[in-house]
Amino acid sequence: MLKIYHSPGTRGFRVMWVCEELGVPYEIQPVNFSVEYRRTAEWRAMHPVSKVPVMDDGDLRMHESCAMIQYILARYGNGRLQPAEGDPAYAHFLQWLWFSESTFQRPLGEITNHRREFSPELPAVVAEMKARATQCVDALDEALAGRPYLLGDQMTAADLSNAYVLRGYARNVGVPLPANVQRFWDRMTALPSYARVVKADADTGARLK
Ligand SMILES: N[C@@H](CCC(=O)N[C@@H](CS)C(=O)NCC(=O)O)C(=O)O
Repeated sequence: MLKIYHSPGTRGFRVMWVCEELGVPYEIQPVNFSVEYRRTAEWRAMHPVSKVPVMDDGDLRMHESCAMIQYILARYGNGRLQPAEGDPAYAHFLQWLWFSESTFQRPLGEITNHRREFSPELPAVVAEMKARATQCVDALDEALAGRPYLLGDQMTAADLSNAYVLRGYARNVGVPLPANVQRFWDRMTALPSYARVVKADADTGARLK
């Protein structure tokens, strides 16, 4: 069974959501997210730069949440949550999947990192990161015009992964979402798999107390 080393609210959420949507069994190993713990030799042996998540599949160990998603789809997806690999839509699927991490998540993660390292925070830095994240929300809004999901009528893991980042956007930026993104958010959070992963995430937090 897949084992996901996860701290509540962090990027393991998107991996768990894909598992929930596919019905792929997984167990969660809660990870203490404190800098002190993540910098221990124990955790550095698990993750090369002391972050979360980490995932095991038997003897295989991975870091990088979107790479985990691609692996899970290829190994256990049976063609679900992604277009067929030879289809040109597959290129767009990869693009939006990686957009979620490399472009959209990045400024939001930097707000968290900045606030942890700088007290008081530098407002101009935070404002710049918020503006970068909002540019990504606007890009999603354009891509979702007239279509329920990023690739059209088929929901893919790219939708799940970007919807996960919208949680962080709401928390860190908190401005109203543009109309297409709001509809998308409502659609994605109405999925039963979303309620299950929210619960799994909260249970992880409870186990760390
Ligand atoms: N690209 C990596 C990013 C991992 C990452 O930055 N994880 C955050 C939590 S969501 C973290 O561990 N941050 C702590 C830090 O950067 O010090 C992935 O997608 O797995």
